[in-house]
Amino acid sequence: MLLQAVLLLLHCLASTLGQYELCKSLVSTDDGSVWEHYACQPKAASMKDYMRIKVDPPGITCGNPPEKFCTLENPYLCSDECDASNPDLAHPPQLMQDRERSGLITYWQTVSWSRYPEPLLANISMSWNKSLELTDDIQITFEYGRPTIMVLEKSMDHGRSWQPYQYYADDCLDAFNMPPRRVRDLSPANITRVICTEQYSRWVGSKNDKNVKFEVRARFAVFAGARLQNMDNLYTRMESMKGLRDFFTFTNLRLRLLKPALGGTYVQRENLSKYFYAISNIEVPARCKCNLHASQCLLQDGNLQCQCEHNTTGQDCQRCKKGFKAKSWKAGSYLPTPNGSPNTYCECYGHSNRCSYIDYLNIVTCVSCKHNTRGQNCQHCRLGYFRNASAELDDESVCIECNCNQLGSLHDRCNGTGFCQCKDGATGPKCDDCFPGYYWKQGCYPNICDEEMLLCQNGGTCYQNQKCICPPEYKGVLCQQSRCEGGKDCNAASSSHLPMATLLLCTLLSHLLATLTPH
Ligand SMILES: *[C@@H]1O[C@H](CO)[C@@H](O)[C@H](O)[C@H]1NC(C)=O
Ligand SMILES: *[C@@H]1O[C@H](CO)[C@@H](O)[C@H](O)[C@H]1NC(C)=O
Ligand SMILES: *[C@@H]1O[C@H](CO)[C@@H](O)[C@H](O)[C@H]1NC(C)=O
Ligand SMILES: *[C@@H]1O[C@H](CO)[C@@H](O)[C@H](O)[C@H]1NC(C)=O
Ligand SMILES: *[C@@H]1O[C@H](CO)[C@@H](O)[C@H](O)[C@H]1NC(C)=O
Ligand SMILES: *[C@@H]1O[C@H](CO)[C@@H](O)[C@H](O)[C@H]1NC(C)=O
Ligand SMILES: *[C@@H]1O[C@H](CO)[C@@H](O)[C@H](O)[C@H]1NC(C)=O
Ligand SMILES: [Ca+2]
Repeated sequence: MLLQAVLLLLHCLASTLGQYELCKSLVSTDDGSVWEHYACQPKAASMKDYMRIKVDPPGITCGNPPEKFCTLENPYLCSDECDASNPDLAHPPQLMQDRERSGLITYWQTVSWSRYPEPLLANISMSWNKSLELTDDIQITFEYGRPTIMVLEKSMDHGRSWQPYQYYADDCLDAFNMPPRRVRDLSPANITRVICTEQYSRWVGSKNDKNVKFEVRARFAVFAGARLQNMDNLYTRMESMKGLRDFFTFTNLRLRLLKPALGGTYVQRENLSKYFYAISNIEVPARCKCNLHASQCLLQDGNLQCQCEHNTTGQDCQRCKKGFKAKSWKAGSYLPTPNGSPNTYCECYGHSNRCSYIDYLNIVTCVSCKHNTRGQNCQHCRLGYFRNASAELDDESVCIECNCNQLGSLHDRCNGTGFCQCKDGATGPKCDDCFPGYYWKQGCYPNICDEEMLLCQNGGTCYQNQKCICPPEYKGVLCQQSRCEGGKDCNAASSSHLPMATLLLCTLLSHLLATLTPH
């Protein structure tokens, strides 16, 4: 009774929790309770807590030697001092990811642009040693003005290769030779386009607009609606649209700061202490990428690690567990909605590399099944083939040709054990044999003569059950008829040596045969 209640509760939980939060649940069926498996993913988290941060070049962080800074709003206000050796006045990189107690803003700060006109460049590299998927906007907070020019880059392979993610400039054409765009100008077809935006670089003369964003929410909204109310549609696109899921995936981010805020159009050479970068926070809302095989992602030995289910393993659940190697690994799928599919039994059994989502049926189906298979999961044999009982479903020789004898069978198809459907008189698994009483000649035909019932008469011999070969004086199917009947061509010898009784029998038989032999 208690168990039943627990099961019911679990089932209720499965249906009321957010999407894809459970990897499996016990459901009761007529055969008792069984585990049902679903696609699952960890909750979104604030990934700044786990990021390793590194700034370049060495010596870019202020305070060594100590330096005084002015502000853009008021160049006469130069009270801000940076001193790396004094914890109260130091601005080290970790202040970009700390949890600030309310009211106390802490920030990383660079040296000032004292070497103008040489550019003031800085790189901030963020690494997680883990594939992550963005779930909301990346937000970088600049305390003393947002940079005039910067680039956000990402890597999906732990920093081996990098690609631009978004360009930011007060003048995109001038800085990057790109037309300025906003995410809201993007259509579903070009949502993964890398754009240059002027939205976050213009000097607005106030410290209120401190944030630079990489817009994730607005991109989701293109598919899910303004309030992200239709997430099913987004997840459907994630599966079907090439490159969409990868667009939000990364292991590393890099911010290349190329020109600080100016507070106006020109750099004032006489006072360069007001030009620098200062970042108080980098917010990276994301979730561990676990290929839809884990609902938890935990810190283990200093690294994030998916807690893999569905008999998968690896940092991203990207492999089959030991002992489950026979099945090829596959990522889970958001489809069909709402629970997705864990794909543990390799969806197409290795007979197809491609799946397609059929919208109106809400199913995922394999495309172009090979090895003579067919079906939603390439789990059946094509017509004209049958299942090889000694082969696994993912074996290339899982389907064997029926090989029905074309003449003996009704069609090319066979049943599950390879038996063909035979025409009348034919038999054998492939219909290449005849039943007793039939002979084979491009198919099975009823015997004309044989050694038992249909004996050839008058010394005739039965040729392959197909016909009697009669002596010259006789004719008829069973040589039962004398050629001299009716008087013509008759020679006395032949008629005289037939006894009366035989003649009578012949006549009788021929009557009998006339009713028996098919035409
Ligand atoms: C910048 O200008 C302010 C006000 O004129 C002055 O107090 C400060 O010393 C100047 N800084 C430098 C580095 O020249
Ligand atoms: C920032 O990283 C890029 C790419 O590796 C490199 O070309 C550039 O020199 C770096 N800039 C700084 C200031 O270290
Ligand atoms: C990155 O993660 C992998 C897998 O958890 C681990 O083996 C490796 O040591 C980690 N690398 C670093 C630099 O922490
Ligand atoms: C994206 O597509 C829309 C509509 O087709 C078009 O108006 C817009 O200019 C495109 N944006 C980019 C960056 O190509
Ligand atoms: C994982 O393996 C166990 C043990 O063989 C099995 O009972 C379970 O059903 C498997 N789970 C999935 C999702 O395949
Ligand atoms: C059936 O499968 C087994 C195991 O893969 C294979 O050795 C055998 O050749 C297959 N039979 C046919 C007729 O293909
Ligand atoms: C296929 O047909 C044969 C002959 O009728 C029969 O013995 C066999 O059980 C059938 N197999 C299946 C799977 O229906
Ligand atoms: Ca901070």
